Amino acid sequence: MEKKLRFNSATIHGGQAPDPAFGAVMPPIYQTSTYAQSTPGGHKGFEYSRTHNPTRSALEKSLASIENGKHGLAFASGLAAMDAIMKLLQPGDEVISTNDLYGGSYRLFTKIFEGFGLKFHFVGMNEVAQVEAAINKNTKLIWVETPTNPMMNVVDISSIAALAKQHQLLLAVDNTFASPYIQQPLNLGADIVMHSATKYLAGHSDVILGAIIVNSDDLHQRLAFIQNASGAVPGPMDSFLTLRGIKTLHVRLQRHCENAKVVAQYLANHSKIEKVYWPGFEHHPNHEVAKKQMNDFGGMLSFIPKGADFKAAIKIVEALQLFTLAESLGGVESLAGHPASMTHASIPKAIREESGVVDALIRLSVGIEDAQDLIDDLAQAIG
Ligand code: P1T
Repeated sequence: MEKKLRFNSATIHGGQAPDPAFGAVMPPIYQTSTYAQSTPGGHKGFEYSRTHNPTRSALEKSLASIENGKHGLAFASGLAAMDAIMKLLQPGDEVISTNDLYGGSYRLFTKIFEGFGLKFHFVGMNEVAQVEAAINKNTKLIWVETPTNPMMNVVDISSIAALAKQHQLLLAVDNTFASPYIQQPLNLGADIVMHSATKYLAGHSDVILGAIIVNSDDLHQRLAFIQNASGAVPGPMDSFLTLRGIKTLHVRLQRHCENAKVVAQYLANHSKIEKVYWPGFEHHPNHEVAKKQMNDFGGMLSFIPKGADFKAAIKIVEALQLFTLAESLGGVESLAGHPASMTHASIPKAIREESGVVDALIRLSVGIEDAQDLIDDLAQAIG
């Protein structure tokens, strides 16, 4: 029985051992599509790289280890991982999802899976009662994103998990914004954890990759079947880069959280800023839940400049020099985004504004540079 590692060791060693061939300390990049067989079916556990690849297998073990789960599965992107989870369902099944979530997730649900007969209910999840009210006999899955992208709402995973158990529903949590350094949804009662590993897990803005982690053998078997049958798998090079990223997850996240706190406080005290969304503030509506389920408050925040409209927000993000104006988040470098025209443009304006994604909203992924340089950049851009 392998000794259970603490988180800061699991990121480096979890599910990994020197490669049996030559003792390579890092799992080699097995850049191969297929494997020699001595007789049909006579192979060493690997027959075709859509099904299994040793570099991907090493990553999948690492993913399971850092989320304290039994099984990990890697996909070609975060959305490919979500696509696989939705394929657990059948036409007529219904899903209850957070109403504030990544625009691409909303697009996958409404533009792809509604066409295959699934029905989605988007609800605010501040109160468990709001979720319970949306449950009916066809409900099969609750989809939680927390903290939410980009409004930084925090959903109480344990309470939703209790509700899901009571009604025999699956609970899936998109843990992209927090990362397992900050919260481990399986420990809080979730059935499925999903990541855009493109973000904090890989951590260097050089990979697109998705992850699923589960405890149930049955769920693992069904998702592994979908992974192979649908085929949205990552290649060995991207699996390797993600493995390498995970090794420094805990050190990077510590600095992301420290810097985000400094930036959040700077913006909150700025006379030209109207509102800052960051769960570390005591006045954040979900601060108590955040303190309960998160080890820290993460590297993401959003804000609204005073009196700003679409144009004024664009002017600020264009003026930033150290923050790069770009989609994505979770890399070592700081990024700024304008959700209404970028990451959340696929959500109809009326619907996105209902959850607070107004034209003036700016989102920051606070990197691990010197915090003072980040403040200086914001100061000159805000003016
Ligand atoms: O980009 P991809 O690896 O497919 O992951 C999709 C995804 C899923 N869930 C969350 C919470 C996400 O933030 C994302 C991707 N998000 C961005 C690209 C972004 O800039 O918000």
